[in-house]
Amino acid sequence: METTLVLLKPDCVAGRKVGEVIKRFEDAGFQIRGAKMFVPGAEILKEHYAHLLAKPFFPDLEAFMQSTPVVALALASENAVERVRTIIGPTDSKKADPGTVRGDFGVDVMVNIVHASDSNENAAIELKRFFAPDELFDYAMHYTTTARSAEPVH
Ligand code: IDP
Ligand code: MG
Repeated sequence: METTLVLLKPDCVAGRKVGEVIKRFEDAGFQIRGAKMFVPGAEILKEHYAHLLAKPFFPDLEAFMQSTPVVALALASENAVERVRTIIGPTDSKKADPGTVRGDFGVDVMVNIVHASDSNENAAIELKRFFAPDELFDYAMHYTTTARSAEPVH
């Protein structure tokens, strides 16, 4: 099993697509090992987008990423890194096929609904960046209940 890091970006949150995008991952069999909402600070964005710091669009990217809270997800499955990248499609939403998350909901190359780790090495780094150890859960995908009554609880 692998775990990968997904961020639901401000266009996803503001566009009310959080449920739809999470549904796609759940329907594809991913386990949610962690979930949280926050506005990413300047320092964390500089780290997270270090490979883009020198680009002229970096200030716009930072402003975009701070324009609403984002939702971070830790998603687990076999081959999670590669499977999530396939489900979301390529960076440029306009080049993403229909049926992919970015193809269906993204606007352009910056405004593209989701971030996802691109390698296992980066997934490990990014999970640490956005989740404390006690915010990541290992659990079986079944539940128990000790309730005995079939009557609804009022
Ligand atoms: P990825 O998100 O598909 O891994 P990266 O190249 O790592 O793509 O870029 C990170 C994010 O930076 C993209 O998802 C997008 O929001 C933004 N970005 C990347 N390239 C451009 C660009 O050429 N113009 C504007 N924004 C970009
Ligand atoms: Mg990337």
